Amino acid sequence: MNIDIPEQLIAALRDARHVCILTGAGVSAESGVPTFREAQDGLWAKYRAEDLATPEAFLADPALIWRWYRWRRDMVSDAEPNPGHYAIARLEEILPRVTLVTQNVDDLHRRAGSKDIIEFHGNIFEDRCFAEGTLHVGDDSLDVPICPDCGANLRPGVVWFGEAIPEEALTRSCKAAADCDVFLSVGTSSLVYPAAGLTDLARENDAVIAEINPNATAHAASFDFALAGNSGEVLPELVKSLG
Ligand code: BV8
Repeated sequence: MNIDIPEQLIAALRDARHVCILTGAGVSAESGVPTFREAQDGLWAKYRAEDLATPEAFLADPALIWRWYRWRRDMVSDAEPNPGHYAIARLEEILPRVTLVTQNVDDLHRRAGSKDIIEFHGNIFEDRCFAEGTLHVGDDSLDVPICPDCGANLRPGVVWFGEAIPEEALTRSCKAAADCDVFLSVGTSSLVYPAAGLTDLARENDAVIAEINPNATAHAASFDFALAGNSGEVLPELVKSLG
């Protein structure tokens, strides 16, 4: 599939002092990980992801939520990074400075070799105390693992709807979006905040902003470039174009 990367975008990337990349579920789609928008299948078909990924749902039925996250852990453990993940790791090597902010909790960027990843919505493989937020290694034989320090339930180390973004992740991401020369929004519907607000920060600071998504998002018109394609095809092409 021939993908044209606009010359101006390549030039902007070549001249860039700092590039900020925001990724969403779409960057893992070609690894077989369903996006959030896609209806869940099998057991979970009757649930909307947004309804399960909440502290309220966990309080109501922690065992159910643990079964969901363990199903997703197995799914992403079996998945492999795709050429889109590897291309981003390569950009980190060839460009002077790249800040990678991901909304994905699937650990695939790290497995593809990306170094400095801001996990804006946490990591699905972490276990944290529901009361204190402290990191622990839960006992997977239990329906609901327990905090060894205070006896509260452990919960997956992800950010649920209605919960604040971890302070350091939020501060570093906002700084990067406000400082970058080029901002790439890859595989995200740009509907979930405050992550989607990072693009506005970059725009306000006159960064060149580009979207990579096979389906133009609601914000596509406000981007300098909207590359309509799969990230697993467009990003390797972009790396090639940088020579
Ligand atoms: C908070 C972890 C307050 C859990 C996730 C302002 C306006 C409106 C609403 C709000 C607002 N501010 C806050 C809200 C509420 C809410 C929100 O944004 N709701 C939305 C639904 C309207 N935000 C929150 O609740 C946030 N917290 O505001 O707290 C607060 C503040 C201080 C103190 C206390 C409280 C927290 C949000 C984080 C929730 N957690 N994930 C888990 O994973 O289980 S969000 C989760 O959904 C993902 O992490 C991701 O962020 C989001 C899904 O979005 P995408 O990644 O974009 O994926 P999606 O499926 O939508 O789209 C995929 C895209 O890929 C599509 O466009 C598709 O075309 C494209 N694609 C497909 N294939 C490919 C592809 N692209 C490229 N290549 C391909 N091959």
